[in-house]
Amino acid sequence: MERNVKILGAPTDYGANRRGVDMGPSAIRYAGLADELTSAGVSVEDAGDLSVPHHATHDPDAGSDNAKHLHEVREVTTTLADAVSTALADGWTPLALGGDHSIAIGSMVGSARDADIGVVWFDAHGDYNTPETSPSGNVHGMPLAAALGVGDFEATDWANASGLSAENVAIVGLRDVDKTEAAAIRDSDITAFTMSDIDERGIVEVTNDALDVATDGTDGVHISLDLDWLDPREAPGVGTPVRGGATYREAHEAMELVAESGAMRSFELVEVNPILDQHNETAELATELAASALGKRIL
Ligand code: 5AB
Ligand code: MN
Ligand code: MN
Ligand code: MN
Repeated sequence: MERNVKILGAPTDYGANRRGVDMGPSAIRYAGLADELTSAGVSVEDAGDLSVPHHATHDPDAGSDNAKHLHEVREVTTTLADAVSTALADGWTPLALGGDHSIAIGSMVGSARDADIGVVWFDAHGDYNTPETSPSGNVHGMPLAAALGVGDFEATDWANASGLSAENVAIVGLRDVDKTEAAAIRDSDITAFTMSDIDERGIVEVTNDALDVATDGTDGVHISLDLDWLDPREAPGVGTPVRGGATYREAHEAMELVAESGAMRSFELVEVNPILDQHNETAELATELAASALGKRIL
């Protein structure tokens, strides 16, 4: 399938607990994203970075301890949602570069504006907290709940992804979930695969099951890749590393299965933190995995 990929940088860290992920788009570009994707056989246009409110000028009273910087998150995600839906309407596959994982709200809202979508969420974390349940108040732990309109997010129009429902959401790689968050995931219609599922059944079966969930009755799938899905040995440059993650080969295999499915509608790479990285290796890994997800083959 012929693919044209539009890169949309979202250099924000308003949803995270530590500074630095706002430099993710630069690091990923510097690691050679455009060349990697070209070698995957897709044509690429880099739309540059979206404008993000500056830390020095943002309103410190906007948001609350329960949902920090929510006004800034709203501003960035709304801009991204518009960019994603415009790119899709023009025939592009949007690839958002985070930035922290709060940007996924924008990706999903934009991707689901004119279509029914599914989501495969590769992450150590559930990202299904709400302002009421979050232990940190960091919105990067809430994007799935936001897009699905759960809890406090039910009343927000900007955060709800209209064409997305929980039955079409699959999380892959869970190993660090908060107590109330875990209960909420169990009570929801989300399908969640832990690292133990991957240990027991293998990455191929688990990824294919996740893709089945996300493609069932939908027009396409949003692929959200939080680099902390990988083991910190492979991806040290992330804000919330958790031991026991996906290996290098498992991650490539999963992305190759994404490519084979042909179902990708929109895509994002998030949580790369160059300040915590070693020689930009996490950003390089992100570019490699993006190429695999977009069809790069060895032979
Ligand atoms: B990430 C935690 N569950 O809500 C919270 O990196 C961590 O986008 C969230 O997956 C990690 O603060 C968010 C403790
Ligand atoms: Mn995440
Ligand atoms: Mn995570
Ligand atoms: Mn993180």
